[in-house]
This record gives sequence, structure tokens and C-alpha cells, in this order.
Amino acid sequence: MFGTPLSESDPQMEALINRDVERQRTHVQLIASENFVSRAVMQASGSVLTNKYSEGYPGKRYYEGCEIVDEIESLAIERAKALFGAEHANVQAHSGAQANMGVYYGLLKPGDKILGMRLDQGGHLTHGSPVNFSGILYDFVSYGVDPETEVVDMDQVAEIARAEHPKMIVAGYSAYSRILDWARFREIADEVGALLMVDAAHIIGLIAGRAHPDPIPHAHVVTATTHKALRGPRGGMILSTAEHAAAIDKGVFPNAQGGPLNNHIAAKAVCYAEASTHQYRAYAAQIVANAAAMAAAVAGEGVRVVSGGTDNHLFLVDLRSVDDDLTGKDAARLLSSVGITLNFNTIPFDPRPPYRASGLRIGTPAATTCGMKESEVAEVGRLLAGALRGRSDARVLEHARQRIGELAEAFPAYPPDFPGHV
Ligand code: DSN
Repeated sequence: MFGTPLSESDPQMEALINRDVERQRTHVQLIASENFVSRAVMQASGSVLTNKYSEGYPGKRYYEGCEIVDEIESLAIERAKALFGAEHANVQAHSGAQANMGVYYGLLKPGDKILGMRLDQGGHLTHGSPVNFSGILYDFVSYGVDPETEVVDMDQVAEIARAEHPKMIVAGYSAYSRILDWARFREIADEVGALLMVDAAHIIGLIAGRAHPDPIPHAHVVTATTHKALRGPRGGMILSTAEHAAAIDKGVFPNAQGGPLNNHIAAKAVCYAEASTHQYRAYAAQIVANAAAMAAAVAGEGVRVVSGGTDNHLFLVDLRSVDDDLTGKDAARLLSSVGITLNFNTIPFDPRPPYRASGLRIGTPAATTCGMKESEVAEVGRLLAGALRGRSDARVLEHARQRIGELAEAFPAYPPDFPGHV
């Protein structure tokens, strides 16, 4: 049983995995939070380390047989600290949401006030959504973007912080294309006696690659995911000052989680090593250059880019500039049919609910991993805009489908013989 490959033991599942490899290979992937992992990351996350229980932390576990996972987790911690210049790293969080949960549990009490970014203007579910644990357990108040510039107004953040006296300020987002002023956030936090948490889930890969201003010198704590631009396994992580290390570790285990996923911790260590290289820095810089080139190309076709552009790996477009009746949901579905995978998103002051939305979120980490540079992503941007504008013209859509197919084939995520599993 143990030696039988998936193709024999569960051909139905193997076929499904192979179909998804094919989907990943044949579409241009523009979901801002997705990427393609290396074979090395896949091998570590698909390893026998999945078998081990190890509640606790290196040197202090509740199970025997943890000598080697102790070494693995310590290696991941040391690599994370070195890569980000942090005093402390927790690599056990199963996801970005659980990293945030671990921090809130560790540093706050239920009912405490937190100031975060509005979900409908770029913030994240765990920044106080009423249907998420964050909004259920904590008293969230929020800041947003300026209606004219669509950029976070730091004076408004300061004003709300002075009026509300939060215990924590969360700076970070999942759908915002501009650089946040980390130093100003810290100044405001200090003024009102709050802790500053930066949720860097989206930009941690750019920070690792020195392609984005670094929040670590300014924040008390930085949470992140490892599977976005950082190109690691699906998972979360927390970086902090030494002062908050013990409380944060306790917030993750035992407050928020049980046994860590040792296979994913090993894969995180592999991705930190990969992200420490010169090649990775070049990759991170290219992600940002590609996002700027693509946003300019889309805008050049008359599709409005929210806030007028991008400084990071993503941008949002306002579909009302194409057609008042075109919803994000319909646009995303249409683009999927021509081979472009992305997600619909609310835009600031969106008149539509999130499940229909008036915008698209477009990101370049995955296409950049495939080797696309400015000229290719600009062409994808023009094809995307053309398909939206000419969506009732079968010839326009066929042209987009054919050209996107050619680009996906010329810049594949994985070579044709690449296995979809270890
Ligand atoms: N779901 C992630 C994203 O797409 O941004 C955030 O958690």
C-alpha cells in the first residue's frame, strides 16, 4: 500500500491534480495572491514530515521524537530572522488569517479596540469583518482611502486614532496598490499608545526581495503569508521584536492552533533560502516593473486604474470605465473564458456588493515567475482590456483567446513533463 503511486492507488485524484496542472499551465495567472512553487518547495511540503505531531516549540514539545523537527523549525526560524532582519520569527501559523489571530490573541484581550483598513477599500477579512473572528471578538474601527486620490489619508488615520484610542493599529491590505507610510503609522501608534501590526501578507515577497519599503524597523509585529510573491508553501508567519516574542508564540500555540504542520515549516525554510538569492531579488523587482507596465497598458486602453497606478505587485481596475453595467463577477468570468485567471474585487466606494463588485484585482507575481517581462504583460493588459471592451464581438474574443494561449505556452508555469505532485 505505502509504495503504490497515486496513479494506481487513486487514479481519480491523480487525474484531477493533472487537470489542475494543465489549467495552471494553459492560463495566464493574474491572481495577485497566487504563485508557482519550485520543485524543492513542493518536495518539502509533500514529505513524511506530515506524519509528526509536535505541539510546542523547539526544545519544549509535548511529544517525543521531535529532535529532527526541532532542527527543522529552528532552521526555518533562523532563516526567516536573517532574511527579514527580525529579532523573532514564528513560523507555525497555518495561514495568514491564523498569523493575525495569533497576534491578536497574544497581544490583546477580547473586546479591545483595533484600528484597521476598511475591508471594502482594500483591507482583509481579519481586519474586523463582522463575519470573521476578528470582528466578532474585537472592537474594530476603520480608516479608508481618500475619495479623490483613492490613497490612504494618513491625516484621517491620525484623526481616527486620536478619537478612538485603539490598543492596536493594523496597517496592511489585500487589495491596495500604493505604498503605506510605515514611519507615519508608527508615529501615530506611539502618539496614542497603540501597538503597530503590519499585515504584510501581500507584500512580504517584495520586502524579502528589497523591492518595497521595509516595515520591520517600524512595526512591533509583522504578519505575512508564505505562498504569495514569496513563492513558498501555503502558510503564515509572524515577525516581531524580541519584546513580544513570548506573547506571540503563546498566541499561536496554544491559543490559536494545535500541532504545527512540520512539512509546511520545512517548505517555508526552503522558500526563505530561495528568497535570499540575487535571482530572487531580480524576480521581486521584475514583479513591480511588470505591474507598472501592465497597469499603464490597461489604462492606455481607456480602462480606469484605481488611484492612477501601482507601486507594488497589483492594481485594481474600475469596470465602470468600460461599461456601467459590467460587474466584476461577469468580467472575471469572461476573462477566464479567454484564458486569463484573476478575481473580481470591490473598488473604493463601490456601489455594488462584494459578490458582484465593480472592479478587478490584477497581480503579476505568478506571470513574472513564468518569465514574462514588461512587453508580455503589457500585451496581456491590452488583450484583457480589448476583451472587456469587445466582449460581444466573437472575433475579438477569439483573437484574445488565441494570443493568451500562445503567451501561456511560451511562458509556462511548469514544463510539459513537470509532475503535479511529488
Ligand atoms: N485571499 C487572499 C487574497 O487573495 O488576497 C487574502 O487572504
